[in-house]
Amino acid sequence: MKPRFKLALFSAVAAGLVSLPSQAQSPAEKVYVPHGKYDEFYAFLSGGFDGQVNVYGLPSGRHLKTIPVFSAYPMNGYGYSEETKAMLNTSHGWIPWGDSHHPELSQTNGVPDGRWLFINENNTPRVARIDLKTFETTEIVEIPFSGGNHASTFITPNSEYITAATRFSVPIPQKDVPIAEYKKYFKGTLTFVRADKPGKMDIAFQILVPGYDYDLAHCGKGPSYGWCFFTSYNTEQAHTLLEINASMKDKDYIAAVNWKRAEECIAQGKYKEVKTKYAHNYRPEDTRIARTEWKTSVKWIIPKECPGVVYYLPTPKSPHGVDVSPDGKYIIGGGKLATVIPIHSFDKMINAIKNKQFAGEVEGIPILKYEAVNHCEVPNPCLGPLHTEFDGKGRAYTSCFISSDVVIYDYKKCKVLDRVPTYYSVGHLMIPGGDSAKPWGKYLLPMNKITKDIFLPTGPELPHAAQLYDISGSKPQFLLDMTELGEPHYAQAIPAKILMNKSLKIFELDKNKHPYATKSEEEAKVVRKGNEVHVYMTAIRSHFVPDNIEGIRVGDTVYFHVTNIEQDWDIPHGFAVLGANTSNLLIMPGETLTLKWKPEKPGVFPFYCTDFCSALHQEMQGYVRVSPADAKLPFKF
Ligand code: K7E
Ligand code: RUQ
Ligand code: CUA
Repeated sequence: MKPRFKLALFSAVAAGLVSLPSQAQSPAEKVYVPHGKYDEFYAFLSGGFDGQVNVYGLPSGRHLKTIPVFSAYPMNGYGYSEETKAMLNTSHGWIPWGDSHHPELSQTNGVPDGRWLFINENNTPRVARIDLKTFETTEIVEIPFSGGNHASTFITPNSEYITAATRFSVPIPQKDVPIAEYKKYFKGTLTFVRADKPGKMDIAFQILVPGYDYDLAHCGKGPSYGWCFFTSYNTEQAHTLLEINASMKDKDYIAAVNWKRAEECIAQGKYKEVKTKYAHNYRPEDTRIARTEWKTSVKWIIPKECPGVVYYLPTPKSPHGVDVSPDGKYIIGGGKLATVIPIHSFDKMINAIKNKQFAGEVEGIPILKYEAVNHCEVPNPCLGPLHTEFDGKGRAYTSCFISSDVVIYDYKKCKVLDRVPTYYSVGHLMIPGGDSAKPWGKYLLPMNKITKDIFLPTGPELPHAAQLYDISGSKPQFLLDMTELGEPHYAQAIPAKILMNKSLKIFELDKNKHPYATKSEEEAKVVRKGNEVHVYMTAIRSHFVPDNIEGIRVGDTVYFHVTNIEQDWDIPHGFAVLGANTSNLLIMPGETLTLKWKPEKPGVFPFYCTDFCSALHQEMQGYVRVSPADAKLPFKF
C-alpha cells in the first residue's frame, strides 16, 4: 500500500467511516461504543412475561428503553393515566399484564421500514402496534375465538397483515363442555389482522382449522408472496399430559395459508359473519387519549367452503419455529423433537398442489405428501432445533435448545458449515433483518432460556441472558454476554440511521388537542362539575400552576390534568400525590397526562415532580387540601 493510501485509510478508520477487517479487532473493541458515538442498531427484544418491549443498542448491549405494551408501567403512568388506561381493556375486563412474545417490524417490499413494531400477547389473545416515532404503544386489538395467541405477529411483505393463531385449541365458540370431549368441540383459528392503517387495525378474517395447537408463523415473500406458514403440533389432539401424549406422531404439520385466496373468498362472499365482542384500543396522535371501540363480529372462512386456502405440509416432529428464506423459496421447520431440520421447497409445494400429490385430508384441508414438498433434511444438525434466521449470504442459523448451540448451514445444499455455543438452552435467535427479504446480517443474538452461572447471582431469580456474535467474517466471533429483562422470545433489529432521524423530540404544544390541555400558566384553573374537580395544571421549570389547591372534599373525584409546557428536548416532569392510589405520571414536553384521585380522608397532601429537572427541581412541589365531605363551599380555588 502506498503511504498516502495508508494515511487515508487510517484517517477514514479513525473517523469511523471504514471498519477494519473483522478479526482485526478484539470483542471488547467491537462492542465498545465510545462517548459521542451511537450504537449501530436498535434491537427490540420481546419482554416475555413482563408484557413489554425492551429496546437495546447493538453492539453495546445497553438497555435504552422499556416500551410498555400489555402491562401497566408505573414509571411513566402507562395504564394508570386517564390517557392510557383504555389501552388495557379487553372483553374479559381491564387486564394490567400480558405475556409478549414476537416483535415484528413493519415492512415495505419485504424490508423492515421503521414505521411500526408489532407484538403479540399470548395469554389474553391480543396484538399491538408501537409507533416508532414516539416509541409508544398506539393500538391494541383483541383476538376472539382463540386460546392464547402465539403464532403472532408475523408480517406480510407490505405490512398488509399480521398473523395471530390459537396456541391452545378451545371450544369455538366458547361453551361449558367436558374437557374429555376435546376432539368433538375444540377448534383452532388462524387470524389475519389488517395492519397497514394506523387507527384501523382490525381482524380481516379468521380461518377455522382443526383443534391442534398452532405455534409459530412466518409469511412468504418474493415467489411465495401471498402465503403464510404456521406450525401446528399436538395433531394427536391430546388434552392432558401433553409432554407424552402430544409427542406420539412422527410428523405434525406446517399449515400453508394462501391469504390471497382467502381475500378472494371474502370478496365472493364465501364466509360466515359471526357475532362476538372484542376490544380495539386506540390512542390517536392528536388528543393522545386512548379509547376503546367494541367490535361485534368477525368473518370466518371454513376451508371446505374456500378450497385452496390451506394445505398441510407434514413436518417432523412437534415443529416449533417456521422460517422463510430471504429469497422466499424455502420454508424451514424447527422440529423440537426431530433429529433433522426439514427444509420444504415452495416450488415443490406448488407443484404438489397442482398434481394433487395428497396423502390425505382433514376437515377439507389437503395434506400434501412429505416427499413431494421436502427439499431436504439437514442431517444431524443438533438437538432440539427451534428457530431459524438468515444472514443474506445463503446461510441459515438454527437455534437448538437441547444441545445449547446454533447450527449454521447452507440451506440450499443442506450442508452444515459451523456451529457456535450458547449459554444456555437457546430459544429464539436474531440477526438484524434476519427474517426479511434483505437481512443486514453482521450480528447474531441467540437468546437463552437458562442463565445459571453467567452473571453475579441475584438470589433465586437470575437475569435472562443472550450472547452477541459478530458474523461478518468467515468464522463467527463471540462478542458479549447481554442481560435481558423478562424472557425474550423473539427480537428484531434495524440500523440506527433508519430510525433515529424519525424519532420525535418533543410533542408540539400548538398541536396538543387534548381537551384539558393548559397551554400557558394564565389558563391554569380549577373547575368543579358536581363531584368532579378538574385541575388544569401546567408544569415548567421549576413549578406547577396552581400549586396550592383548596376546595376539595372527601367524596370528590379529582382529575389532575398536567400539561408540561416546556418545548425543550429531554425535559420531562413527573407528578405524584401523597397517598394517591395510582401511579406516577411522566409528562413529556408538550404533553398532557391526567391522574385521577379519590381522596379518602381530610388533610393537606403534598405533590411534587418526581424527575430531576433543574437546580430547583427539589422546589417543584405543591399542596392539595382535602376537607370533610360536609364542609361548606364555596372555597377559594
Ligand atoms: Cu417464539 Cu419462546 Cu414464544 Cu420459541 S417461543 S423459544
Ligand atoms: S435528591 S438528585 Cu432526589 Cu436525594 Cu439528589
Ligand atoms: Cu420538574 Cu423535577
